[in-house]
Amino acid sequence: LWEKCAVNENNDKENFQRSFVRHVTTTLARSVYNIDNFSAYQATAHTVRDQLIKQWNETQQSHTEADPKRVYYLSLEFLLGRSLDNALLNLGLKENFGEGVKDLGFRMEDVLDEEVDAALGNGGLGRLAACYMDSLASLDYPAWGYGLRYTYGIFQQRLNDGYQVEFPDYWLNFDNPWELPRLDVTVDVQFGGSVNKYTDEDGRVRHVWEGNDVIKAVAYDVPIPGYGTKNCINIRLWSSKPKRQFDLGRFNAGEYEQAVQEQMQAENITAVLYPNDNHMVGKELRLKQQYFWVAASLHDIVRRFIKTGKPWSKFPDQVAIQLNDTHPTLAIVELQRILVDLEGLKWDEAWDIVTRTFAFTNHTILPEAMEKWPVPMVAYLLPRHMQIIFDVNLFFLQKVEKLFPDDRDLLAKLSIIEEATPQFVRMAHLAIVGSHQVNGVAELHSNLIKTTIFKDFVKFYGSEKFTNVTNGITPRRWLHQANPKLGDLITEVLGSKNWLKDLSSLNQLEKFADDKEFKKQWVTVKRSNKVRLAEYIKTHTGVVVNPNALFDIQVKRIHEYKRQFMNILSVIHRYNSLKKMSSEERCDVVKRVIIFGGKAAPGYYIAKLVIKLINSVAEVVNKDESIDDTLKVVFIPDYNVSVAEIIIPASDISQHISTAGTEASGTSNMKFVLNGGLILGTVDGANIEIHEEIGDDNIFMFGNLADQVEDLRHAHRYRNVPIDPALQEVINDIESGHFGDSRIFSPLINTLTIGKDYYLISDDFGSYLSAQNLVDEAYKNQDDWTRKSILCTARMGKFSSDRAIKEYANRIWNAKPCST
Ligand code: DL6
Repeated sequence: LWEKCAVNENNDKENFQRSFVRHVTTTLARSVYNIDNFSAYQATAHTVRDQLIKQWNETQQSHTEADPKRVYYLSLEFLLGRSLDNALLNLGLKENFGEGVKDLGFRMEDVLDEEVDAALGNGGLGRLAACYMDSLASLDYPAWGYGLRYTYGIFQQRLNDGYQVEFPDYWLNFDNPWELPRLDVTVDVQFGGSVNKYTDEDGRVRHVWEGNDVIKAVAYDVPIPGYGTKNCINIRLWSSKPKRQFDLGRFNAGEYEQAVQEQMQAENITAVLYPNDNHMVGKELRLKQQYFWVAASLHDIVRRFIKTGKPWSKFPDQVAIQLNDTHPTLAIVELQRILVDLEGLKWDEAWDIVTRTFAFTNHTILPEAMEKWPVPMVAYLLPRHMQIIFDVNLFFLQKVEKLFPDDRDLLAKLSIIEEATPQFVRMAHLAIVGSHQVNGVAELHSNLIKTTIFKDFVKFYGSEKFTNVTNGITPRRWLHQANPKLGDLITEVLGSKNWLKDLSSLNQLEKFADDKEFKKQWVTVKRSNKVRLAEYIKTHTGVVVNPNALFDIQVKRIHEYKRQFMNILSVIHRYNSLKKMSSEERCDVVKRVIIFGGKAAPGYYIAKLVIKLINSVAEVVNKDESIDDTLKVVFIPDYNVSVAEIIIPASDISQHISTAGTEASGTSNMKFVLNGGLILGTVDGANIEIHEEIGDDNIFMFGNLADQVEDLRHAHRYRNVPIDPALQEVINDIESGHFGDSRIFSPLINTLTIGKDYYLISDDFGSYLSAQNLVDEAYKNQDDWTRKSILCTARMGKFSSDRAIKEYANRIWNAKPCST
């Protein structure tokens, strides 16, 4: 009967329409005569969701039967963006459903545009997690993501008088069809309280932690469909709920506010994503988020393992847990606690299991991003964990001492505990000690961690523990979905969609780099993407830009190390040069539209001033008719994943200009180049490997190298290094009030003059301007530019997240695909 009832409707147009109408009338309780684009989106999304759930169920069932080694990706951020288009493409439904929607009187573009972004992340780290989930699903890995279901994602950015203003991102305002609430899957997570000791029947001293505050974690599952496979994996996001809704005693006593206080405090835990990128915030609530999340996730992972009936010694053969940066490091301690305190394993046996289970990815070497928690805070919230951390540290340092008997200095440097007042727990140290592999995210970065922040660990462990997995991006979202016209052109000329599963096959495009007809089509696609972006810019900023101009784009979080400041300073330099030219001279100039986008952390004063400066410069430049439309400056507000999908395909050049050694990898650099945009970049992060792949002729690199940075900083600190003269002119111009009240910008200018120019803008300014000139020259030869653009796309095979995931699976997780 069960099988008979499980009718498998095919996904043709008519069935889609039947389902659409059913969802309009039943799920949405609307009349078919009264539906707008948003309802059409909801009905389409629910129809796709039905399909997703089927595949998801089948996948979970087949994994339960096969019981393969599972991969668990613990990430505090998943920046998924929109889901409908991605699901339609991955499930192969776009054509039939598109026609079905059209016949019902809607345009698919409008329907897709109704979806709000799931923006549960800050930037690169969270988006990487999303790309990795897409690849894990597409490559048939039995994988799970674990994260938090924040009620508020990354804030919405608006501009007021050129300043960033933050608004809450209440993304769950309407029903979210992309999650399955699993109200039956809950975990009690405790905090605080005390630890009691007892002696068990074997005479061993055992510990029991009795928390004094218990919060319920409720699971919400987000299905992630693979492309061209039935595999549909799961991201489990936890939401915090009170253990009891109401304090009845207080309610009956008339203390209504206090009666719900407990509930409000519990829900606070997953209320909001911390909006900092590459910056640690030491708030107690953040630590609570971290433990709440890892405790619930580990409970779930362990429960799944226990159900198989296998012995604990098999745990690392069945479970690989990847720590996405140090945020989930408490999971190491939690697993040790479960094994020793709850399951009764001996310490060493447990620790062996733990260290064979975990691997850790480092995503930054910036000192301000290194997580460390005050010991008193950890001890108060998680008393048993603090004891375990001290023990882990003791046993670790004993081993260090054995190998380096007289090196007390080394012990202090390696210690998980920083000796200060108060003491701190260094999370990166704990993550290294508790993992079997540590990886950086691009070659340069992985080398730098071995020679800088973790060099003392290399002394102890040897360098084999440290490895590199260069980041990657999913070609499904970042070409197929974001740039459908280019995707179709590539599919047509290569004769199949195989490139979506094997990005290296794009190299067959090389032979068309000199094909006149193909180049014409390539240019047509780029131009239509530029027109699309120009329309978006007009709608969202009011600025009219010329799609024939060179589109020069820098979109990413606003950060001093990413040097948007240097970019806008060079824009002022360009503007001043243009003003000095005669109109005949200006006729020869390549017209540029310089586009910025990105959010600054709400408390990051200098970054917010950079946004203000960009907008002040834009205000002056865009109004100035004397420069004959040769320059426009735009700041696109509220940069997010779906805006990126419009911006990236439209670039001629994009800028990735961090101070050498500061950007661990970058992933937008990969997205731009994959879409045939050239890059202007420093010798940093993945720019270096992109350069290696695409060749000298197709990239503009400049600036000092990572190994020069220390000396340059030293010189700024101790000598009076003169400022680059071109830069000085620009500073003078700002100080003259040309871009509004110069006092506003003093703190920003001071970072260059009295602040020792930590990010070396002055040192790189000259070579930056020269590289900009090379870009202009190259763009004048449109035919050759197109050739470069094609070669860029053709040579980006390496940067697929599929390649990265296979590296993790083979070299770190020892996990195999398991098809459904
Ligand atoms: O690995 C993903 C991404 C890199 O591409 C960026 O270069 C890097 O800045 C970013 N790192 C972080 C670190 N945050 N923390 N913690 O976001 O990771």
